[in-house]
Amino acid sequence: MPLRPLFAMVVFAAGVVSGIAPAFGQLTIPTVPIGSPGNAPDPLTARRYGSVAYTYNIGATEVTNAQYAAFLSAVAAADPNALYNSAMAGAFGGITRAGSPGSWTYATIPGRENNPVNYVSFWDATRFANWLHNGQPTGPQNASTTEGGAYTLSGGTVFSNTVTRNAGWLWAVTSENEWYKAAYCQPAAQGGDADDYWFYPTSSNTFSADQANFIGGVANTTPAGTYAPNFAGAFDMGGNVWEWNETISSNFTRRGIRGGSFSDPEIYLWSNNPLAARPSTESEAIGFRVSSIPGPSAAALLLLGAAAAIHRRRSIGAHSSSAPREYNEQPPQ
Ligand SMILES: [Ca+2]
Ligand SMILES: [Ca+2]
Ligand SMILES: [Ca+2]
Repeated sequence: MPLRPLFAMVVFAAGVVSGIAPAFGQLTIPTVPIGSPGNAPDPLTARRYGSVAYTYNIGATEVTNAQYAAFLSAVAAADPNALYNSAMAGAFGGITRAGSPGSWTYATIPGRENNPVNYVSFWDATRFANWLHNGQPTGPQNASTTEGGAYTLSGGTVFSNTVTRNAGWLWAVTSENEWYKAAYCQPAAQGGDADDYWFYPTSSNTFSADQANFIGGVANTTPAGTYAPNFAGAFDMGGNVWEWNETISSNFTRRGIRGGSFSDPEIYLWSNNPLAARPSTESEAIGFRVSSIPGPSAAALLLLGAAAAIHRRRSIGAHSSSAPREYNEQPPQ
């Protein structure tokens, strides 16, 4: 069953967005806290995934159409980086665009506000995170809105797919370990599996069809709150849409995705089944989730930035030579 208080928060955010036009308020991104810094990684994955050195928050839901539409309204009157994809107005999407270049306006499709945004590349996701990091500014896409902040998207680092999270980040696209820990970790002492990790992101070692939106369901995305949250309080970590993560693989040609989608079978909910896709991929089946640093002070930020940098080096070093299975860009059946 959906958690009503959280769902109410999501609806509130959508209400803010529908008020759009001249000035909408700060968007609220509901998050859940992930504690136990320095936890052990999951033995099932040869201790490769699940350890995070710092305390963080993770989006309670996949980034929604309402949240992404607010972002577009703020920074995409002109859209030189193609943050909008016209497929978002289609049957699997949830955002329409009107007007002309330089004065584009955006709206959510009624009833789709709390469905996950899709047709977003890894780069769209990093720009959304930058926008949150920068305090949700309004204006053209530049270093102080979308191109700088948590990620510096200049100097060829997008083309080379070498962009990593900057120290001092406040919001980011989830790292694979941040995502994995929120999806699968439940300490045994808190009622979890004996090794602190479940096999499914539904806080279970078995799976039933009523636990997530995967293939065989409604064959489309579903609103946040349709399925029960997991132990962390996060919705749809299994299914609905795949979620980008920062992991670079396959000789710098791919980024990680996790959790499967409404058009994929149950095996993609497995903890030991990471995939990767070209970062420019824009699919009805791929969205993303953000993470943030809780209540940062300047001093704490410095420490966290250092921890994040260490974490990033370990993470990239561990994964850069790997070749996770390839995302197959097929339309849903
Ligand atoms: Ca795009
Ligand atoms: Ca286990
Ligand atoms: Ca998902």
